[in-house]
Amino acid sequence: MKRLKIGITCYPTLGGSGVVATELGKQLADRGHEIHFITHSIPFRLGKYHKNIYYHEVEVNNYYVFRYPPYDISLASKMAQVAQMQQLDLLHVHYAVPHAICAFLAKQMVQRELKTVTTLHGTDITVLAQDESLKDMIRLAITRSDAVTAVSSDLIKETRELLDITEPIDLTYNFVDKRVYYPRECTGLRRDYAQPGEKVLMHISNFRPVKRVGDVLDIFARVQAEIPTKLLLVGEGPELSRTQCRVREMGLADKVHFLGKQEDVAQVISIADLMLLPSEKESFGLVALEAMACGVPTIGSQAGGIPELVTHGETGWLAQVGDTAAMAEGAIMLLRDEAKYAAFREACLHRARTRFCNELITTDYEDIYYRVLGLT
Ligand code: GMT
Repeated sequence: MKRLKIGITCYPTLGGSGVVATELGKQLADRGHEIHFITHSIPFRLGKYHKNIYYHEVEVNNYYVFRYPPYDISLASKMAQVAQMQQLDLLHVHYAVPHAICAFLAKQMVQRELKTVTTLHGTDITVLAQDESLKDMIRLAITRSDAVTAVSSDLIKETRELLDITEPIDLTYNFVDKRVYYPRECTGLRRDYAQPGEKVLMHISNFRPVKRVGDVLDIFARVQAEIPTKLLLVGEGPELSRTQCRVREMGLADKVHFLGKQEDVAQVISIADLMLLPSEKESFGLVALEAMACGVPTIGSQAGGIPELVTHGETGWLAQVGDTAAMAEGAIMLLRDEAKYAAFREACLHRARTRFCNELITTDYEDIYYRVLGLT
């Protein structure tokens, strides 16, 4: 098949959407495609030098009359410039706002055919499409994309309902690279946080209210009352200080460790026995997939796309949002039953490798590119 020249735009410094976009770029580059990241800074997961990957920085004009420097216009113009100069076949943008709108603008600017693919990740629809000042713009960007993908069926459903969209939306789940996400040897590291015989629960997030970190503490309090357990909290965000205070108030300070932001997520996850994800809203829940690939079952909520990723009773245990008693019960049941835990762990590894692996999902995206380019 033809090697493609693809421009990728995403939020390069935070979030699962940026992680997935960057990893996809790396996978595509490994397959020989030429990848041009068009972003305001180097994507944080890009790491070392990669053959076939180029980076184009978007510079914003800060002229003194601007109260709000026009990033969107600079981005659209950079997209058009790169598309023209590098003869891109298509632009793949992650997160509708403003990236899909910028891609639409860029398309009008170039003097050659340029296809656009938009991937919806979550709050670009579930939160922003509820804002009347953005809704019509998001609908326009989506309907004018040559292909639209979403990371769960639940997100597709919500997009259709909220924006009244009838055009096809491809379901393309997120993925993890199995060469990076696998159960790592971590006996020494685990000893830094837990005594032999103690279990380890973990939560990783950006500590925003939607993650319900209070529920994480509640689940942990219930579990540790029954089984010797430690809780590791990884990441930073607006709810972090409140969480630290709450841990002290609950008298759990000696049982909870705050690890802050971590680079080697697979290594950190491998310390855990269970991942906690009791989110209010989650179109996919990338961290649950990262945990699954490391053999760690997730205890969480049934919000959004989580049930499509975590199979209740097989690779994790899910309950209604806020039902921390049921989530704790599932955790206790798993931690007490060694045989069941081992079966869940095996099921996690198998599901991550077969349904959410890098090769499979990269091929899904490639097929979409060839389709929009009329190359199938
Ligand atoms: O909107 C956000 O919360 C950030 C966004 C992101 O950029 O990471 O998260 C969304 O996209 C992720 C990657 O597809 C999904 O794993 C998250 O579930 C989704 N967040 C929400 O739906 C709240």
